Amino acid sequence: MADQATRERIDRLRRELDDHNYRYYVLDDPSIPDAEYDRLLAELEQLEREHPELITVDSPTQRVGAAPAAGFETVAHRVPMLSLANAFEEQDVREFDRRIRERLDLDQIDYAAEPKLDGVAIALRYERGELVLGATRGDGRSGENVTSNVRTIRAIPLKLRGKDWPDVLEVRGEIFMTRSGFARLNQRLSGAGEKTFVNPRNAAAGSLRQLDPDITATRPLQFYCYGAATVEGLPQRHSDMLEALRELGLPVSSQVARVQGVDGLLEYHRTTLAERDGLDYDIDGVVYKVDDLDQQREMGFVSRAPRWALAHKFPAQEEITRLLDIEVQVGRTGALTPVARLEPVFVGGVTVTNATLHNLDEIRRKDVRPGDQVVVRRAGDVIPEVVRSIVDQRPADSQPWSMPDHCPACGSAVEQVEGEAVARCTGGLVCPAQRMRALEHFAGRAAMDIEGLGSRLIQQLVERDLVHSPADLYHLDVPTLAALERMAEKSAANLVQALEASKTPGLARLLFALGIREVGEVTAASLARHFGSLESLAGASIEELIAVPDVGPVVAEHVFNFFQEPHNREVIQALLDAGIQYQAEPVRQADDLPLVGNTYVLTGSLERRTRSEARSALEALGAKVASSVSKKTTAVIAGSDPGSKLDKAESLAIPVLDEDGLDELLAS
Ligand code: I6G
Repeated sequence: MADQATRERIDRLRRELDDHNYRYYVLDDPSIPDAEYDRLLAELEQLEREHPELITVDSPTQRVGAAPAAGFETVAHRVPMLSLANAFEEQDVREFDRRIRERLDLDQIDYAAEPKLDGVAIALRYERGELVLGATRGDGRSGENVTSNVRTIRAIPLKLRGKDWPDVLEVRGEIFMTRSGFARLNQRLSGAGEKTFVNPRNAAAGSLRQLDPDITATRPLQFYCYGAATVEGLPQRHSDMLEALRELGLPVSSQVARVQGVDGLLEYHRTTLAERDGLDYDIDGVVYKVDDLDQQREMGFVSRAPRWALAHKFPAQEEITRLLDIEVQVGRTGALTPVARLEPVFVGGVTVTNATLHNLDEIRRKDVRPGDQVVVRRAGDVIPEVVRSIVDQRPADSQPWSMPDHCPACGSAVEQVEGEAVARCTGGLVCPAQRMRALEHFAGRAAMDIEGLGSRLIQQLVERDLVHSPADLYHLDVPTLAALERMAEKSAANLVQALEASKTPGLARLLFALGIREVGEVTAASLARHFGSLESLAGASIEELIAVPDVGPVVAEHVFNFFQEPHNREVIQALLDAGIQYQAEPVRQADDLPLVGNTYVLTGSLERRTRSEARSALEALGAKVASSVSKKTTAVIAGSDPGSKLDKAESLAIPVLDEDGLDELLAS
């Protein structure tokens, strides 16, 4: 049994170590050298070894030691992790500010601005002040549980400071690696003959996703917090909230600033850009947020991004390389896209060998020719782009490039419709490239969801003439599949089973899978709901199609033409003959939709869908979705952290539904 003095010493060491961490990571103001910190930690470790009954999960010694994992489990985010809209030009920022001023009916907006770190997004949950979960963004709805690894990062407190924390606090931030830490790590890895990382971002991501937390613990990872998903008990201004999070022991960038109006935003962008090269970490832009949280709620979300925030990117890094050739790729609908083949060049942190050139107009406008020296940019740090040619270094015999007259995949004529930038192969499904793309689309997740039918396999099936149309897929047998490259008996049998399992899709999925031009998932769902069966959709006139919510004249024409084409009708018949039995939808004309005449208002964050998904789903059932509550509102649908709309609903005695209530509505 430990005596009182030992207990007190252990307590004191823990408090001191936590304080030093706080000073080091949060205040950026260490008061002792690293060696002294290490000495205190060693003393605590020794005492805990002698008195293991006194070890607590939040002791500074407990950052390492978890067993290696076999994989990361998936965790659902209670509040989705959104993405940010991007701006590259000043004009985009002016538009952003104008939209907000107009919507909020204010002359000037207060914003919080901060650098956008180039790292890995992370969600951290604290319950009763203790770190209980660290999860990656994943697809925004669910991510990977990396708690054991997150616990090894000293910048992340295992326990919040003070006593004044909310019962549950979920914060969001970025795990990153400093440039100096990255250089040291790479030196160490190459010294040990191990593979090095290409940039600090990859190093941070790779280190966070180590299955063995002891390895993560050796990596110089840092963390900055940029927001909270749950704001209960926190100040109602974003900048004050960050300050409160800092006081709870969470590191927040010292470059967060409160600025006024669009001029303040642009000035912040200019000064941060000027400071960029002097920082010890990579930033790829700055982020602006409406500072007042009530105003944020009022602005809401569009798609997966908040309307009240904007990432203003810095100019992407550019490099010069040689354009070896321009090749043409054939898409699902025959669209031909010229692609630049480049001498490999390292730009924006990755090696680039291909870049899209979009279309012939773009090539002419940029006057890009094979053999040219070109400036390559990773725009928005994602899609590599050829910016321009260096014309004065051009070889004397250089020739402008032109679109081929015949499709490189099937030899059919290429046509360019007047007024359209896109050239198309006229080969239809005779063209193996179009067939491949169409089959990839057909098999995709949101379409027939045929597990195990990937691009490589489709390529073999098309090249060996085993599959011409989607219906042929359903006649494949195990011996045929097992004879293909990289296929064994077992995977062949699994694929046949997956094909069998895909035979009963909903009508909407089947429609989407058919790949009708301009018919995405939402339009396919509207068409399915409106017509109920393939037969009645196939017989619809353009006028009848335009009557469907979400369908305009262009889409209507594509749908109409699709069903007029005898080949398409044959493919559909062949699918039905092969055993496809789609699940028909109950027919609903626009004015017979179940929620016609009802008006809903959405507020707060929903767990199972974004607000805009909820809006689309309600509208597809005939409801109106309004942005403010009035006596005409049928009901308010409130997620977590609802805004003032909920108070208004209560004062007007308007019914309030939670997400379960919304589920019931949508099932009607
Ligand atoms: O990905 C992000 C980086 C930085 C963010 C972000 C941020 O603020 C400084 N803020 C939000 C609201 C989101 N993503 C969704």
